[in-house]
Amino acid sequence: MFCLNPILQVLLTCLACYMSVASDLELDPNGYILYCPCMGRFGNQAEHFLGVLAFAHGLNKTLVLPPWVEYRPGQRESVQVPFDTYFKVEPLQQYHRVMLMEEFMRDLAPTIWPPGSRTAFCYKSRHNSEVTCNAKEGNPFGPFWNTFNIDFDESAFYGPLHYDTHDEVNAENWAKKFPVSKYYVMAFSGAPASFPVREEHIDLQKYLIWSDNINNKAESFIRENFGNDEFLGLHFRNGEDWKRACEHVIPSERRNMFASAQCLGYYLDHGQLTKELCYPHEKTILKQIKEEVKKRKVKAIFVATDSDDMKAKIMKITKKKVKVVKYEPASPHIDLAILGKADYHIGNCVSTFSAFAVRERRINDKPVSFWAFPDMSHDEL
Ligand SMILES: Nc1nc2c(ncn2[C@@H]2O[C@H](COP(=O)(O)OP(=O)(O)OP(=O)(O)O)[C@@H](O)[C@H]2O)c(=O)[nH]1
Ligand SMILES: *[C@@H]1O[C@H](CO)[C@@H](O)[C@H](O)[C@H]1NC(C)=O
Repeated sequence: MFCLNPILQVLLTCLACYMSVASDLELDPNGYILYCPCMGRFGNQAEHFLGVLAFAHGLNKTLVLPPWVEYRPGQRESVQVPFDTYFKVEPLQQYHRVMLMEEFMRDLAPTIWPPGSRTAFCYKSRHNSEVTCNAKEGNPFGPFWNTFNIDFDESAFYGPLHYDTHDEVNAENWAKKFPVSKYYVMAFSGAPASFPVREEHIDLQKYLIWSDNINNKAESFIRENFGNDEFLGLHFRNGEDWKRACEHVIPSERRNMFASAQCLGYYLDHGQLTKELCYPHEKTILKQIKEEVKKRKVKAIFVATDSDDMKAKIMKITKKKVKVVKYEPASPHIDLAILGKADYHIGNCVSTFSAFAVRERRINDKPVSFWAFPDMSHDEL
């Protein structure tokens, strides 16, 4: 019977294990970044994501792609949806090294980030505690990390370092304060990024490509409803929560709110924030639709909304000559994918949800416009 020399056997085993590590799980010598997209819903999380992608790129560490945090009616705790449910991973890799959090936790965490050695990163301590990030306190903080059975053993405070890691001095300071040898995996209790997205990170959206599932549903919907006809995509952000948010607009403060830089410009180069821009009057909306339909000669309208689709009113002002449809059952992501593909568009300048479609459209050189913009009334200036 053939019997391997014990030394050779050890060597072969090592080689095999080395090769499997090298092929599937090549470790990043610079370390890994994890974070909880713990603020807001999709639009907010997407703004943060672009910033975090740039942050990880600046530090040259692998970005672990977190699931999206969602809230379901009647459910107390947030629900975590894998990143690749909505977006492809591979296009992101053209810009920077990324991997899914599900894979990181399954394949790498047991060896490089085992329980007992997990540090939470935050700017400064949360709440009354002096010593910890309290990274799991509250919703969605707790449910997010619990999705992967993650508990934290320590906290690290990074203030006053900032997120612009393409600033070399700042990147060096991060590296000095948190050397890879000691902080191989950095898990942030919230997104290490600015909100809203910084102007220089808007273009990173080109690496966010809808998953086949979302894209196919959007395309079949368009084919079935519009065929080859051009259509106008509208976004109405008109729920009660939004109405309340817009009450905080004080034009005299002369500053941007949420995504408003997308029409006003980061330095308010194109106008001032008004309540009307945030929560436009019905009259303004209907007038704009009528003008756009006439100007573009469209026969079809797609409506995306969190609340009121205004369908009957739109049909009335277009004298039933225009087909008006929305996607059902409601899906924020399919709505956005369709808005991105529409021939023409009118969105809400202040909403970060609208902003997602606008970034995609601008990258693809598709026209964009906004409710109550440019300001035609001048009554609030
Ligand atoms: N299906 C669908 N949902 C929408 C639409 N507009 C808003 N929503 C929902 O409302 C949420 C709005 O929150 P965000 O996406 O974070 O963006 P936002 O408009 O800046 O709103 P705030 O979070 O209130 O600041 C979205 O994530 C959706 O869940 C829409 O056109 N279609
Ligand atoms: C970033 O890290 C990768 C992987 O370790 C390395 O190959 C690359 O040279 C680094 N890039 C820079 C700019 O340091």
